[in-house]
Amino acid sequence: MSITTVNTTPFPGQRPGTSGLRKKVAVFQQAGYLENFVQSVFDTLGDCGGKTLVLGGDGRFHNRVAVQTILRMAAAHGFARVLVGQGGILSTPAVSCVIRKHGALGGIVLSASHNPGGPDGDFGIKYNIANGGPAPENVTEAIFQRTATIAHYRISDAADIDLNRLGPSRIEQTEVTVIDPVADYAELMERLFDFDAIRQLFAGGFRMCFDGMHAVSGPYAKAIIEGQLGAPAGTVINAVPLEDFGGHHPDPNPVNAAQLIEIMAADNAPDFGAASDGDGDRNMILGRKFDVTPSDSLAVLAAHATLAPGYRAGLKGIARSMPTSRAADRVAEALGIPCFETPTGWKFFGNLLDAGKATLCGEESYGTGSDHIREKDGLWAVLFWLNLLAVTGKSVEQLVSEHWKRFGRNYYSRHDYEAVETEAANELMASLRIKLATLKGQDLGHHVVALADDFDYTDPVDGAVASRQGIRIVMTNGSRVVFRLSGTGTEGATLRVYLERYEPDPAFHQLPTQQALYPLALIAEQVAGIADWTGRAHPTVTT
Ligand code: G16
Repeated sequence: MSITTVNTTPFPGQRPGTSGLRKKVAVFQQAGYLENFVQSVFDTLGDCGGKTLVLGGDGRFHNRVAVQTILRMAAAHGFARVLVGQGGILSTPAVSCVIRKHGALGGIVLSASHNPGGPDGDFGIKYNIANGGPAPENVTEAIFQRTATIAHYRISDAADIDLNRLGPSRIEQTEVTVIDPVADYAELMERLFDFDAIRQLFAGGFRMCFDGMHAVSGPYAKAIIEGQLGAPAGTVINAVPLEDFGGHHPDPNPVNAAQLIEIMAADNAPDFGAASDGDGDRNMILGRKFDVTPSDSLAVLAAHATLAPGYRAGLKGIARSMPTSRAADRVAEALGIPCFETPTGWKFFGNLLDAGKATLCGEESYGTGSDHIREKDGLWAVLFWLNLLAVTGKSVEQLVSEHWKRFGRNYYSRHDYEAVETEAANELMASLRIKLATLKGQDLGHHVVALADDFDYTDPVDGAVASRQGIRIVMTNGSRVVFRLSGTGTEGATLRVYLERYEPDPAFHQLPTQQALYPLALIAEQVAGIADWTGRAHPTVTT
């Protein structure tokens, strides 16, 4: 075994987006592409002697190759120890959990999350810091700056590690331990939730369907829901992680989890349905013939949090991303705790959680989590719901309808225009920005504009400023239209239009969502000229 220094030249565009560097697999397969990025991460970290690194991914195509490369580079950089998931697999929440539990310096997550996989799909890499959360912007920016000047990387020529065999081995002076991907995570879940009550629920005939979407959370759900909680075999479907996710889009929303939606819409539907995404950090919650929006899910969990053992002491605060509906704000107000509004990106929650300012966090993009780790956590949300269902004896629909009755309903939908020409998308946003100053006070047809701005965020903990994080047009009646360009796509640009209408009156709580939001969709078109700029009369995905 020996360590070689390899000369290299920078690749353009290695700037991490909303959640790490995501590109087509073919881009990552170029000689030196992954190596340059990983060396830039290690250079940013400095001396790693005596330190532990956690490594794993969602099992998508290229995962195993990338894991072996990173192990050889970590050894060349002098890490004392690397903990790697068996088979190269670790869900994103499990990486966060393992970093925290084992006092690691940080971890590398290989995932493009909900983006499709396979040789023609996407790949991604993300660095998480010692608190278990995604690196904040000052770190990702330093990594990017390094990628622009990199001249060489260091790598060991050691043979591949057997990723299937649990236990320690060695590359150079680094101990590489292959760990059970589920064990540490499962132990944490058992401390947070009332597993006895959930076991009794299943023993009483309660039926559930969890869709693993052939992605990373299948093994976790099998071990916990079927194994520890006693749900019947077959409760978890599409449970085996596949390199191409079975050709599907591992994105748990009503469009991509069509099989689960169909199961939950049948007359003999199970009591509860749930799905998670490629890397296990997102979740979708369904009742029988009933969808729960991610924004409502956050609000319902917050309102009932003390029913779960891990949250008995109550919540310190709630945080949500700006485009997420304001349902959680009403719960925070009722509980007398703060509600923080952050830019899109889980990394913005890290400081609030570390400082003890927030306990629960959530995003409209099917992400929910808490201070138990520093990532959003799909299975955690599902277990939280199971805990509530078991303890209250109510159905999903009952819990949500009662919530609306008490707090009012925030109708909510996101309209995505995918793979739009980047220049056109940028111009649409630029022209909207120019209009902002003139919108306030305008009557847009039953809606008068109370606020129109481009969202700026100042982190209340470290004062870091993130500007131009999305255009908000807020009406005097509390309804909103928000425009943003996605930071996770790999093809052209994706325009996201978020529509929200607040309806306090229970007499109007049963409208079809798109109908309830139609006037706001018209306003979005009128203000932004979406069809003209994008050439699209309709969104590609509506969730
Ligand atoms: C990532 C981020 C989330 C964000 C989502 C969508 O999720 O971690 O915070 O809400 O992307 O971001 P965008 O609207 O910029 O595409 P994931 O699950 O893809 O890692």
